[in-house]
Amino acid sequence: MKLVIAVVQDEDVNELMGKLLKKRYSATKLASTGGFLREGNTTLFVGVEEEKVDDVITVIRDVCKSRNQTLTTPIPPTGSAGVFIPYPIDVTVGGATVFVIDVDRFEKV
Ligand code: 2BA
Repeated sequence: MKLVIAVVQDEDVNELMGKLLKKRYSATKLASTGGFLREGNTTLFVGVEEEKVDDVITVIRDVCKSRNQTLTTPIPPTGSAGVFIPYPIDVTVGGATVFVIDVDRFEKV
């Protein structure tokens, strides 16, 4: 079994959850915050059999869109002292950041 972890933009979550559930994939949704933008995003956990991983990623790819975001306010320092960042800066976020990891054991008790 594999665990697909997908960091997605909040705007895409409802459609994505709907499409995953329609295909009978179980998903868990966690509120998360991006380390760079310090803004809310959503992390989904989807546990699936190995042969279904590509299908799950296809659904994620279909739904999650790239968007441009303009960062106008300097983010709090993160150890980059002395680095000049000219604001505003444009960043392209998403579609989704996906990790696939092995699951050693899966039980519902
Ligand atoms: P954030 O960390 O808030 O990053 C939002 C977007 O800012 C990123 O989009 C990227 O385009 C840009 N960005 C991130 N770090 C940067 C940096 N040091 N310099 C310049 N631009 C930077 P995505 O790459 O699509 O990432 C979207 C969200 O996915 C991230 O939000 C973070 O929550 C998650 N993520 C991305 N890569 C990750 C990783 N390697 N591990 C864990 N989470 C990750």
